[in-house]
Amino acid sequence: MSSEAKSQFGKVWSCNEWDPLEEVIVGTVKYATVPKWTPWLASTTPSHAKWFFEKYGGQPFPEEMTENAEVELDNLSNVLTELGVTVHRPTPFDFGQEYRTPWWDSQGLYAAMPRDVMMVVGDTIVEAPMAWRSRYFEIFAFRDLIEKYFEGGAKWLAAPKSSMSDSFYRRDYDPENPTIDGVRQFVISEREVSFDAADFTRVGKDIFVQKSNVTNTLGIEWVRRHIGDEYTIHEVEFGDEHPMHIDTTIVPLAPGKLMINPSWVTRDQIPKIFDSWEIIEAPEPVHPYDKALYFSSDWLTMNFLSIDERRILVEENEAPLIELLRKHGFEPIPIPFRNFYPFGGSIHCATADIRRRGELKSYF
Ligand code: ABU
Repeated sequence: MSSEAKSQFGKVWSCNEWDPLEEVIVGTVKYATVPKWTPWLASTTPSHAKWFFEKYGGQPFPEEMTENAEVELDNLSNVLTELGVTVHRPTPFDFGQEYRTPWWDSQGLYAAMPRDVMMVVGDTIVEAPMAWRSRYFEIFAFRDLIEKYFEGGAKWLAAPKSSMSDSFYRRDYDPENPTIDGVRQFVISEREVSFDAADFTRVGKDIFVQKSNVTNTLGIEWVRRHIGDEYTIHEVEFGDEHPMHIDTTIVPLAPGKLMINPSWVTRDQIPKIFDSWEIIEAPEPVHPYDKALYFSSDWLTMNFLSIDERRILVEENEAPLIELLRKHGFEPIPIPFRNFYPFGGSIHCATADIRRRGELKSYF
């Protein structure tokens, strides 16, 4: 590698969601393949979307969808570059290829959501094991980037993957009755370590995580033991009955400011540690729930990306959110991202911070 190419890969360092962003990975929907309908998909996917998986499962996403979403991802990359942020993109492979393990076979999904498969905690890249068979090999689309960061001095932890065999999933899980006797049930068992990185959100030395249909207690414990004594991992639980990824539930905006999803988070569910923080309730989403949201809730409204403590990249149609952020002193930067929504996320999901300028400290 030339020294010029090498220098495009900076130091890995990110401790929270708002320090000034200097380097980031932006996903791609190239070669994205629609997964077949499975119990783990049913655990979080809106039931109104089942037709989409029954019609297209095993095939590439419709061309118009991928083309329009990729235009928005390219635009996001350009906007970030204009803002002075170094952008890297993954190397997608043919996610339609069938692959086989000793227990099952599957196709892949996409490399659209770097936030799900990896997170940076301080100077360490943590690879998530994932919980869907279609995502088993997804990290390999990001490995050439991770290897360059490793060459540059980053620490690199890869969590053990579960077998994703039938016994890893709970056959008795019923998405229509996800809470039994007041206890939330999940489609994954506790037999093996499991988590997606997007179930964690970083606030300096304190990291918040929820159990979900992809993240279990063993997965949380694995992160707790490996990430180092400087960090405290706080397990939180809110009212989303089909949780998968915390970044539409609570979003730390800046020191002392937390955005919550008012339909899933009640004030008494917010951990006491946030007592001195200003709590800002997200406004209702603009996007209709029943339209083209195949993998997610409609709260992608909150799935934005902070450039720093003031500037936030937001989806341009989310007018009530834009107004609210302005009212609270933020400077929202609207960009088009609606065509990416059907893939299951918005701007936060489509990115993974590599470097934010700042120090590791406590905000409480
Ligand atoms: N992957 C983020 C989507 C979470 C949600 O369905 O709200």
